[in-house]
Amino acid sequence: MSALPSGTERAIEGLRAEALEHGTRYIYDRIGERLAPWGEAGRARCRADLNWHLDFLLGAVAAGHPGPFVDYLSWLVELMRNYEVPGDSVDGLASLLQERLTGEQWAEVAPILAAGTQALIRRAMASASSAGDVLRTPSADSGVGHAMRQQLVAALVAGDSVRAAGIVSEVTRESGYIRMGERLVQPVMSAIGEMWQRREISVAQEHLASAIIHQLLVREFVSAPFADPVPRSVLLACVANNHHQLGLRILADAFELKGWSVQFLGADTPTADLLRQVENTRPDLVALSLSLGRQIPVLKDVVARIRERLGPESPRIIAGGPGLAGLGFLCSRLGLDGCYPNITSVPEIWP
Ligand code: B12
Repeated sequence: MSALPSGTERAIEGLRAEALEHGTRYIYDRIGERLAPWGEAGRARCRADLNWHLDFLLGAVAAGHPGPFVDYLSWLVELMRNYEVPGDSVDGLASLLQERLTGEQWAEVAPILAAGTQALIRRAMASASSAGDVLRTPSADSGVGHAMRQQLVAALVAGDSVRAAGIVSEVTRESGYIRMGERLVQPVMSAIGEMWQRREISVAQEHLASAIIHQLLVREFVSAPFADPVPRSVLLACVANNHHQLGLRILADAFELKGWSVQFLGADTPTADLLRQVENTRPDLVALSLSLGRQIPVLKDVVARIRERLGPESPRIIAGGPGLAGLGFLCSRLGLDGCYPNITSVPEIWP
């Protein structure tokens, strides 16, 4: 697999500046009147949003599947509804790309844009989801009760770290550290995210919730039972531009509890430094996390470059995180050895 972006990706990248101008004009020609209350800031916001559209479109092109673009637009349309920003379409981008890409490149991109348009229509007609739905997701079920999750959400939203500590400790006592992270923290933080998305809580409350959870994880981790050391090593990193490190931190802790030697590089790791660290330290396993589909090209690039540099001595490379949710089937297309939705599905952790 090549580490380089494909011709189509490069062509879209080359059209970026023009696409932002064209797309913004296209939207203002159609619904400019409804956007008037935002003044000049509205145009800047429009360009910024189109920039994101292109990033996620590139994520889908790199994956060879519309999934990352469709998921993003479904999320975006709900966010815009909550912010009472008038409807969106990808028609402006599509018209420019159709005109400027070669026939072969357009054949690659057109089905992705068409799937995105379908998603926008579907989502615009669907009713908004609620945080309660997230707390009930099947992956979150078993072991930890729905009521417990609701109580933790309430404590975090209120910034009540003492009450949150009591709940986290109780679940850890009953289910162990790893299951607590996966079945309590993951769905609860997902619900916090949905509440932010629906403007029910502020960014400050979301930040506070993350900070409290971070502290409580440290507290539970240090008193969890550690296995004897084993001669296995793992390097964990969030790919460049992924600032969501909580989930990967729990995975790192899970490896440490199993006796592995762990290097946790944390959030937003620059690709060149990540590669150097893998090359210099030769871990048995590399675990990468991504939070948004727009990070797929970076993930693909990192994986290809590790394999290019280390050849048959490459470590096993796995990935996960919200940016790959529901897209596990892309695993081999991205050059990965494994793609997992959560921690207990990683065979090294839960054989
Ligand atoms: C906290 C948070 C943040 C914090 C992160 C703080 C930190 N120190 O980690 C900050 C403020 C930085 C942040 C920023 C942003 N965020 Co945010 N964030 C969240 C939130 C609420 C919780 C994330 C979390 O900690 N979850 C708890 C952990 C335990 O769960 P997890 O990450 O899913 O990890 C589990 C699994 O995925 C898995 N896993 C994770 N990595 C890996 C790796 C491997 C190898 C394996 C096997 C498994 C695995 O294991 C974990 C445990 O089971 C989520 C909501 C959500 N649904 O997750 C939004 C969310 C991910 N964020 C979102 C957005 C939009 C953003 C911003 C763009 C906001 C903005 N406008 O700036 C930025 C982007 C920053 C960036 N470039 O990365 C959206 C993404 C929407 C989308 N579909 O694209 C979400 C879904 C919120 C929402 N509902 O709208 N965010």
